[in-house]
Amino acid sequence: MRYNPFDIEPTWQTRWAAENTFAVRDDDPRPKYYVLEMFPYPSGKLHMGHVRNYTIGDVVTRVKRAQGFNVLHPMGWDAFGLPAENAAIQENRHPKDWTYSNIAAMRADLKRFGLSYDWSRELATCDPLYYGHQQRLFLDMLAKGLVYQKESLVNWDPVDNTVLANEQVIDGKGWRSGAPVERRRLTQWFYKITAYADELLNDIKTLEGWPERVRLMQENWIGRSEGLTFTFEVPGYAKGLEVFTTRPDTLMGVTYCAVAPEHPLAAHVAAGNPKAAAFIKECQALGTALEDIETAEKKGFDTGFTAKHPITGDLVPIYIANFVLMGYGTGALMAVPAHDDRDWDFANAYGLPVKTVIQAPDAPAEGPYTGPGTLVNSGPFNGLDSEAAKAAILAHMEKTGGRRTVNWRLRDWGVSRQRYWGCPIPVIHCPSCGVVPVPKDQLPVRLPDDATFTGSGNPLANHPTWKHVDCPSCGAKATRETDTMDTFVDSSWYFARFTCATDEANALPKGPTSHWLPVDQYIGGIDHAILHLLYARFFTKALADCGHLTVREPFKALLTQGMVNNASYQTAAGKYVPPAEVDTAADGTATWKKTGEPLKVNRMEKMSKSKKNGIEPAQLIEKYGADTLRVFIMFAAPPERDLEWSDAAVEGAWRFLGRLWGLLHDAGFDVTAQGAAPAMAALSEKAEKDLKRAIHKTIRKVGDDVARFQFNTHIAAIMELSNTLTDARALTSPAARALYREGAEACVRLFYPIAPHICEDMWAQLGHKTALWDTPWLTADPTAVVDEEITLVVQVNGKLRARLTVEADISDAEAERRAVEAVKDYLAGGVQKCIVVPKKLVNVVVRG
Ligand code: ANZ
Ligand code: ZN
Repeated sequence: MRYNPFDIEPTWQTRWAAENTFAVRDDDPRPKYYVLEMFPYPSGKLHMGHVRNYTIGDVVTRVKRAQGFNVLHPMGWDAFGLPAENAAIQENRHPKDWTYSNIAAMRADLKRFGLSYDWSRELATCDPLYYGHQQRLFLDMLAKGLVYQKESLVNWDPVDNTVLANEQVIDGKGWRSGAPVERRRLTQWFYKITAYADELLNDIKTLEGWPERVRLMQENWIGRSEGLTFTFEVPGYAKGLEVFTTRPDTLMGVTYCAVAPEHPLAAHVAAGNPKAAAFIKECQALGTALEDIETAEKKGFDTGFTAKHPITGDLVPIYIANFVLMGYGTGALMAVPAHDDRDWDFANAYGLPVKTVIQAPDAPAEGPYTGPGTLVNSGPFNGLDSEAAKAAILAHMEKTGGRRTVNWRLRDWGVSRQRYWGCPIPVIHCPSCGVVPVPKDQLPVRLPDDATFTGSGNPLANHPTWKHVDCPSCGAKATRETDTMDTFVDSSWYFARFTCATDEANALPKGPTSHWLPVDQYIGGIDHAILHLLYARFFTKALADCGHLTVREPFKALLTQGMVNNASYQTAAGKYVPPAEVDTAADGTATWKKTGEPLKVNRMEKMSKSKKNGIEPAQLIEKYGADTLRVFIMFAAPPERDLEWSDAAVEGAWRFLGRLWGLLHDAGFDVTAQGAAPAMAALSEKAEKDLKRAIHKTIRKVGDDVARFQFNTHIAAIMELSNTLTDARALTSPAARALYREGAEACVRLFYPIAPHICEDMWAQLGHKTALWDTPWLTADPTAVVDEEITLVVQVNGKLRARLTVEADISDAEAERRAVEAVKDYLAGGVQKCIVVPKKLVNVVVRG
């Protein structure tokens, strides 16, 4: 009987589906454990990144389940978003059809991996049941003042006709259309995430199960800064110029001031100066993305106004500058080119003076020094260190109207999107009542099925009838809000919805389902380390304050899995060639199968469409089955590291599964007919004891490895045990044969989370009636892992002279006797005494 995954895998998958094996009960008495992988966008195809993500989650699920937990492991679809709408425009398909047919395809793909999802909890965010609840939550948050409308500057994509989030602006262009982005003012809906800035920052400390890197990214994104806000007098401009600085210690080094292009002073100047107006317009072409603003060439415009230094009384010029943000601090800054990189670049470009006021031994001879130091050229503050100077200057400035202030980088979250395929914002605009929430009994506000998709404007706004309604409050003719929500809203609470996915009455868990949160182990890509996680944390806190949740953090532990990388191949002309069309020689050189031309082999990088270096999961399943792919993925690297694709290693995984199968079928005797293995104490032969010990040491090691999610060494340990067992076929005693069976069973049980189909099958072949899914985790017999022999270090006057292999239960007196014997050549001076560290070391002290 040969290993045949094409027979085994569908058999088990059919059985799991028929028996509803992975359904989880809310009232199961075992302790709960909630494993969640970031749910996919239904693009239509699974990629290797998905496979890695979900395999890790599945292995964790199976291990935790075996270890006695009631494990919730759900799956769903992050189903709203632009690609569906673009498909509607380009392929004339309804976004709903496109999305649901992609979901069907991907669900079928997922099922071929044998993933242990409770499919009864499957959800799609585009389902009216889901987004209707989301609308309820929106209204609850609106009532609490956590949602509001304001006019704001947005990135406008003139081709896609939509507002873009900052992350959708790449190099000043729309991420999809590639069109240069414009800034526009629009009334938009916002979630008041800044109301939680403090808590979001402080609670990072409690997230001990999160990678340090992600915690730091969250912290930087929230960006709390303490500093001084004060006003410069500006001759001829009565309001003066208010600035915010985090470095009051550098006050004496100010040589100019700068304001944002949208600052009132800039507008004041532009009103009488067309050149200034043109400059401001030019700045606005840059979009609102932070990265772009920070990396753009520094540009400015001299306003002609000056600011009066609050201590020296010197007048310094005021510029309009493209690197100053209107939305941060006061939209204006005091510039200290000697101690700030941007101020330095700008001063260089415009020939402005530089005044050093901080001295430090490690300050560079050339260029700005941004660290702390001792004050110089600072009049009364000379000689103070930066910390003391900050306090002294703050105190001084407070006397003349300055204030200590805290600023946050975090902005409120603009969620309005002028798109069809999203969750409609459930409000009505009435000419006399203003904004009126849609009454809850009229939810969900459903998307109209008969919208038209032309590519221009918002299909909801263009729809002839959908938006026209009577005001729920006064009955007058009114219009619906036609904006839909940012899809990040959909993914900000789905983890909570899984706990009560079919509840029609409640959005969030009530009563028997409320014990599932928080998610115990969340698994996903580092690309979501900032926004998604921050929004989900905010939602959890806000929904707790609305009385919907009892936890304030959604994810107890987070694992960010590494990338799946592959080499890419290019022709001399630069065209990428997929790996399947490449012949690789033993020396690593590559040629294109089609033409025979030599190809450039690029280093390992993330699998992507543009590099054509992706590998199709479906093709591998067809060739090897799912278990092989699972083994390869889990063996190639620890979960958090990048993984390098290797066809040879996939073959290796395949061959190993053949050997694992062979443990039952190539043993040369009937393994399944063997009885229970004897305990360690009942064994007398050394080879048998060694075998027993090898089995139980492997069990112990795998237990340690899974606790640390070190699945690659977990697999390696089982491979090693399987080799040991192959060698042990030479032992023919009944005890050895029973031990062989014990070892083979251990391999099957321990390997099962990684390769569930083959292992369930072998387990059944071994005569077990209870599936491994319901079988407890295997733990080592403590009496079987004790070493028979240990290494004893022998020293003479503290110097290493010998190592002895001795019985593990050796007495101190015997250890001393054998140690002295072993080093007798060094004992000329005569033994004074022996110091014995039991079972470890003997130090023989000699005279002289
Ligand atoms: C003088 C100074 C001297 C500054 C120095 C820094 C270093 P963080 O730390 O991110 O809060 N700043 C203030 N408002 C700004 C705005 N609207 N747009 C761009 N930059 C602005 O940044 C605070 C610092 O960024 C402030 O401290 C200010 O420059 C600048 F050696 O003031 B500093
Ligand atoms: Zn009204």
